[in-house]
Amino acid sequence: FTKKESRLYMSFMYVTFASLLIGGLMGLLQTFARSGKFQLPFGINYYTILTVHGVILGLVLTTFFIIGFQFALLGKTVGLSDKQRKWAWISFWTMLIGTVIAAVTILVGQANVLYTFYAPLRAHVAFYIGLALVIVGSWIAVFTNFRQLYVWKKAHPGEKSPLLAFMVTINMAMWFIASLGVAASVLIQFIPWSLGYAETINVLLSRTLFWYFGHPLVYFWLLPAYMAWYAIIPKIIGGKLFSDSLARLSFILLLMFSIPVGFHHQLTEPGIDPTWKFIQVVLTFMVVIPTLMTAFSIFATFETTGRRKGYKSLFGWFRHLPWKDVRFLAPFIGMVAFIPGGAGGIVNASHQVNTLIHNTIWVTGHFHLTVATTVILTYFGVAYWLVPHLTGRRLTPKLNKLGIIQTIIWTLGMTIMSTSMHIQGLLGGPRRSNFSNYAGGAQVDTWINYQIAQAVGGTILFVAIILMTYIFIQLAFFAPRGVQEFPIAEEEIDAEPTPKILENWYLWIGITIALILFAYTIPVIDILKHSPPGSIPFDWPIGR
Ligand code: HAS
Repeated sequence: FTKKESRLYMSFMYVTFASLLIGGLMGLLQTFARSGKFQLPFGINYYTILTVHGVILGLVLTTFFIIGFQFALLGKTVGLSDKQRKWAWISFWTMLIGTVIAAVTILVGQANVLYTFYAPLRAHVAFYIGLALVIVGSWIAVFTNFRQLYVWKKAHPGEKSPLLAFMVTINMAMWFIASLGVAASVLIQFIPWSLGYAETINVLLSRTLFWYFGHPLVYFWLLPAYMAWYAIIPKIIGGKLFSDSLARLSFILLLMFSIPVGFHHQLTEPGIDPTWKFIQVVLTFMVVIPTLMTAFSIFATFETTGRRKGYKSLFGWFRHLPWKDVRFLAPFIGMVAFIPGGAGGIVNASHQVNTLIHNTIWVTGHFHLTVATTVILTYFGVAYWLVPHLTGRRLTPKLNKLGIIQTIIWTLGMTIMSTSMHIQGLLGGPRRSNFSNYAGGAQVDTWINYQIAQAVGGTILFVAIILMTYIFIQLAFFAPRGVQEFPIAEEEIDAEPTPKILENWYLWIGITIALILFAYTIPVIDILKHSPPGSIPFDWPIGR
């Protein structure tokens, strides 16, 4: 990369790791407050902390990391022109200004609306304007990325696009289609309502538009981790990409089945016909297929690589994986965490069982395994080589060792925290609620030990966050100068050629849109026709 390019990609990384520190601190306060052993100081509202935690980690950290990482992937595989770099900067600043506006609004207590921010919770208009800017900024990145691939295609007629460029394009196509829903809700519903121009707001519509966006959002987080698993980890372990076609097919399936499934977050919601809930649950189960394909492909890579190196016994190839290389270990633990995380997702999506866990802290346990372990540990695994690559430094053996310690502490903290969340959820413990004895109900007594365990897990996690911040600062500013590899795996030499149809964008985006129209048209007409706009007045108090 040129210096100018590296500076661009690093700017996204600075925001990512600053967010980790701020958001992580809020998480720690959260677990303390819920344990009942600690009162938030200065009369700070529990929901202010919860909103900062969710928005900064769930929306800001992820979006900045993903867009920065994806720009770097495209810069490496298809190139970034000077003009495209300028657009990338415009995208960065628009997103950053939006983030600052939204964050300040939350911090001054004017937007205690949680990271899911649907009605009836109401925030100050500045919060929605901040969000709108973040979305617009991300769209600038979307179209810059599309342009990068387009320019490369023009210069390489008839060639298949580099795998990572293809994957980035899928993720950005999914993000764009999904974020149209939340943008519509912010512009048409929330901004007029929070300004007092609209007297009421249709609550069900706002929740439906949010979840139309909210589920693909979690795959927007996951797909960059899959990019690393498919195309980067094989190189780190000294192997090759198992199958280019399989990787592309799984990304296409994820594009098609990630969006028309938002109702699995609304299974307990009145006002949506159960038939449509059932259809979206079926589509949800379809999304498991590309994930299982991914698991198969990764393990096939591990085994093929080990066998080629001559490790013979049944599990010899497994024993000799590079366990002491943090660039491998951190993402690997992420993969393992996805087994219980994904199994929990299947529980959530099963309509009847959802009744048991919905709105309990089980759900919080689920997403601390999926996003906060699987996804984040993979992002860390990427940062260990990407940051020094960009700053012209090296991941030294000492920093690698610290990284391994960091990974172990994170895993320990998250295991304690998310296990106790899952159990407490099954005992009926609610999510999103400060400490309370609920007027002394007998069931409540069964929760407290799990809440204390969460505070212990949260404290361990915070130690891991401090350590990660230290490693990041070292890699960015102080590690010895040198060359750090940007690992991209090559395809097997005898690989079958990738079928051209896999790059037929009209076809795949066409099917995606058809599925969305099928899954959403009639329910949305129903919502508009039958459910009267919620009688939520425009002077409804802000937050809780
Ligand atoms: Fe989820 C709620 C269903 C995956 C994140 N989810 C959430 C929320 C978040 C979230 C943030 O149906 C909370 C939203 C809120 O605030 O209200 N989720 C699913 C399903 C999947 C799923 C079916 N979720 C994710 C991922 C997330 C994420 C990924 C973030 C990145 N989720 C739900 C539902 C709800 C929900 C309901 C709403 C609950 C409610 O009532 O509110 C699936 O994608 C999961 C498929 C995955 C698998 C696992 C396959 C295993 C693999 C491991 C490979 C391992 C290897 C190594 C190779 C079936 C791929 C093995 C090594 C060895 C040594 C063995």
